[in-house]
Amino acid sequence: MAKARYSGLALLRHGLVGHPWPAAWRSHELKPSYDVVIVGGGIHGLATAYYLARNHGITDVAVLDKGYLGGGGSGRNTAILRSNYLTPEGVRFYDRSLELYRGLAADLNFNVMFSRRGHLTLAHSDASLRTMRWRAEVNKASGVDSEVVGPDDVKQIVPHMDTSERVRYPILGALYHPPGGIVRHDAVVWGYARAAASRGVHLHQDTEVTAIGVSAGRVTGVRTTRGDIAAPVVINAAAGWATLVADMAGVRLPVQTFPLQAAVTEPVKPFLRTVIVSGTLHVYVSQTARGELVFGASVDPFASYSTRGSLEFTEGLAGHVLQLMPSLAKMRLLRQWAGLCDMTPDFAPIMGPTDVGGFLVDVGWGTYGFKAGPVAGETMAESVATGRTPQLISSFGLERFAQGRLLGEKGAAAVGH
Ligand code: PYC
Repeated sequence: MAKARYSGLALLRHGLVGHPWPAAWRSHELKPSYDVVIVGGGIHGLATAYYLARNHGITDVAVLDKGYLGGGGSGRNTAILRSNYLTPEGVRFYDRSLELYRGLAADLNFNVMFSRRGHLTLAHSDASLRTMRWRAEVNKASGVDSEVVGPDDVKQIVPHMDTSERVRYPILGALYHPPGGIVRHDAVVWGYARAAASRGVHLHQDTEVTAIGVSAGRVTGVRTTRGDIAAPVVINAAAGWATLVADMAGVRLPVQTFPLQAAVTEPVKPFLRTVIVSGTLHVYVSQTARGELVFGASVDPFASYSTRGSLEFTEGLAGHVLQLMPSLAKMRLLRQWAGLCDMTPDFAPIMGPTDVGGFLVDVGWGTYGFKAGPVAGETMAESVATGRTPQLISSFGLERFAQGRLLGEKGAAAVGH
């Protein structure tokens, strides 16, 4: 399907002529077979489909989602981008993602509203200041711009921040990461979906996978609520539901699913350019281009598939935010929601082949999944096309848990989980 090119001129032409824009992608009948089936129509599944088509010419691809595209974690995250991780493997990986994000609007011909804002992770104790120094050194060694700054610098970067010593948890310093920022998460989903569909990928919404066929140790296809599909390659990109999908293929994953809650305020005039994170206060905040403040916290303290918000979350959040920026006391929350996080023991993802031939996983993203979408798609596509695991994800294999080679990315979590 040829896609309309989005441009200022096209906008003017459509405005003058009044024709509706063509649909960004269209629905298809389910084919009885595809070369590749991707389970999960979020950023990871869609990006994988896009790079399979764009980088490797593999277009006989179906993306299946039990709901609507981007209705899971891709539409529920707080859209923060950064590459200031703790392990060299993590830093390199997320930095490639940030690089892809920077060029994504031009690549997809879709305005994803990437906004470089700078990212501050506050330290309220000597121990967290030490971790920030460690992260800054690991970041710099990989060419990633991060440095530890003091409370006066924090005040200069965010004048609304209470950097006094009167508060319960005074700010002792922060890890400042200028390349960090935000992006419009729905636009990323729609941009990848549209670009993948225009290259021949079939996007099937409301199509739930109910079983995965395996014969002689190889995947043979999937059963869905709309019919069976034969496929030599099936990729599990189901995020919060990853273990349920893997179970269908007889693959056990060291993953537990926890809800992560978030909330957004009414819009106000722009006053907060930087993304702010406080691990001690379990909160992160950024201001969107529309002026709303977007907040998130730690994952809920129990495993569950619930995507409902709770009053405990809102109460805790409000107290913690006001400790950082007391001048927000009069702001009103508009909405709250939850997404699902597929947490691994080492806070690093699980990517690549499994013991079932042709059944690959792109799971275990925990609270980092949105940031990784582009690079996960790029590397998963390369894995499928070449049959080899790219260097960038070679440490993220499922076998590391049996071999005791865990990665230890927990120290880079935005907040304590
Ligand atoms: O790791 O920066 C992060 C993050 C923010 C929200 C969820 N995770």
